Amino acid sequence: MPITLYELAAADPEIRFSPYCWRTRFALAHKGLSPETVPWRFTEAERLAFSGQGRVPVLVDGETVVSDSWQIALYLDRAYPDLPRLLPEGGAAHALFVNAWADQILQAGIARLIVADIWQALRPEDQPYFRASREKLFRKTLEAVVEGREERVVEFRRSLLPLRGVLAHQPWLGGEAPDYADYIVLGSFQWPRCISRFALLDDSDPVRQWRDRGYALFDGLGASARTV
Ligand SMILES: N[C@@H](CCC(=O)N[C@@H](CS)C(=O)NCC(=O)O)C(=O)O
Repeated sequence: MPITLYELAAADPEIRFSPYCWRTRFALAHKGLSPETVPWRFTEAERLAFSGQGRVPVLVDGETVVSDSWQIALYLDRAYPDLPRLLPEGGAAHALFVNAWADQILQAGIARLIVADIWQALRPEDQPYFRASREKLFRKTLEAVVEGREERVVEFRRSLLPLRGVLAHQPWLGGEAPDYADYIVLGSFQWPRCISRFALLDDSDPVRQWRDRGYALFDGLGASARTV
């Protein structure tokens, strides 16, 4: 039975831009599994009722339904122990730190640079929900959030120093080969790449070079994604 993955889509259903869904897409590819993907929009929480919550990614594998990208990664290693591991035996604790850093620091920094671009790319019927929920979160308009981004991006790039530091020692966050830690952060960068034209990374940045190597994996899974 095929694996089904519910993914966040823009107005163009081929634009899949959720950082969390990308983590799962890379994770499945690492395992050599190709899911059937189903586009899902912000105002369709009821379509996910079967999963007991309202966010994507949601993975359906036979009788098993798993939501939350981290839980999905753990599930895939548990359910498919003979396929290449996503998290090294005993190494999940370190990747959990990377997960929390990506969710709370890296993606918060990216959101402050591109959140208005997301609104632009949504279907008109999804825009009011997105604007209202995000403006409540930021306590200002989406346009005010991204104001001054050409200057502020310098500070964002500086915040990637720990990532640059690790990549100076090893080609991947996973060491000699990519693992789920790489897919977490690649997912974070795939989000702005798919939904915004804002240049987040400098061409000469080693983070950019690692990112592009990551997008070339699995026959260019990341590189070939539809973008705005
Ligand atoms: N911790 C969850 C976060 C999932 C999440 O927040 N997904 C977003 C899409 S990027 C979502 O479904 N948002 C629905 C909403 O904002 O209403 C994970 O790692 O999967």
